[in-house]
Amino acid sequence: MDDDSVFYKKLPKVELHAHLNGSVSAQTMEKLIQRKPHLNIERNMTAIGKGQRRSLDECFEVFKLIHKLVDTEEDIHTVATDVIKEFADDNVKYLELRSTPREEKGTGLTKKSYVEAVIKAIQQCKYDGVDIDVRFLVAIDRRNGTEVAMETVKLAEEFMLSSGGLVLGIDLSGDPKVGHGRCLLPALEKARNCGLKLSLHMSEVSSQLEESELLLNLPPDRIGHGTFLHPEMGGSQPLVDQVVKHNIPLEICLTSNIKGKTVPSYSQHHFRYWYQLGHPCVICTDDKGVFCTDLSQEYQLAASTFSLSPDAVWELSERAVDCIFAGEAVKQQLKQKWTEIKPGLL
Ligand code: 6MZ
Repeated sequence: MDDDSVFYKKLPKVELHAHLNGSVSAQTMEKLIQRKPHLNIERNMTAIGKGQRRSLDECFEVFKLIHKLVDTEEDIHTVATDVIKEFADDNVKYLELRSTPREEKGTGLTKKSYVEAVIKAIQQCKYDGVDIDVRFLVAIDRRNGTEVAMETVKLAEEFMLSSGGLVLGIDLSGDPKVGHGRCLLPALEKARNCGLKLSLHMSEVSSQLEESELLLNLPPDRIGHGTFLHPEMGGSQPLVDQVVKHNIPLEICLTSNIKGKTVPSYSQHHFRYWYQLGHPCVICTDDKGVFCTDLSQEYQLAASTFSLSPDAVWELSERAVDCIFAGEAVKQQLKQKWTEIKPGLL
């Protein structure tokens, strides 16, 4: 590893946009493939390697394949444990994982046991002393419509009350070309009203302008991607004004947007626009397994593409602490950690 990469690796980091099943590493994928040889799935079918790009539609086909490999409580526990340890190895000190609860009739997996398996993995890692604070966001897959969204919010609420602060909010994700946020508004309002935080994928593709206007009225606590919100990308100034007025942080996923072809090149990434505005932006991985990246690489990419100095990179990682969903006490603990680490790094 060169000196430059060491800096990014050692940098303490916060990861706020990581889909569990998109984050499965090559090593874990090998374990899963061995558990289910009859599926005839090979590792290269579940990851998009260096220099490769696929359409977003093709990315969603990859998730379907991974879901076939991860369909028991044991699988969920394995992937959650491995993903948490990998983020910790990458010096991520605080992680908000998100995942869509699924039921699988064939294996007896229920949505409730799905969430329980993730929570058990988080608790086990904590017990084992893995140096990372992990929280969970329950994901709504937009293609499943109103009723399922409502059920998901109910489930999240139950776990928010019973998990000792591990379940903090809701993620709205899934194929942006399928379904409409309009149908999901009642569920999202219910979530907000019961105290769940909202991180919503918004304007990941260009056809979502009207939906973004609707969702911004909630308003969400964080925005996933937000690629097409600003006027230069076909969005609008009123949308930008609203994001700025409510100070809603953007979760930025560089490699994901390039490999999924929603952004033509790194230098044209919307990070530039929002960063220059001084708006809170958090560098994230999205799907580190599928897109073959890690958070250190994403920081390094942001720095090299947008000419950020080490001080600016440090500030970016430190400011991410302000955007977490956990409360003030956790933020203070993390800030303390950053203060202790800084003299050895800069
Ligand atoms: C929107 C995405 C996504 O929930 O099974 N997901 N949704 N845009 C993206 N950009 C690339 N990447 C992942 O993890 C996989 C699921 O996360 C969402 C999709 O719903 C996908 O099926 P979980 O852990």
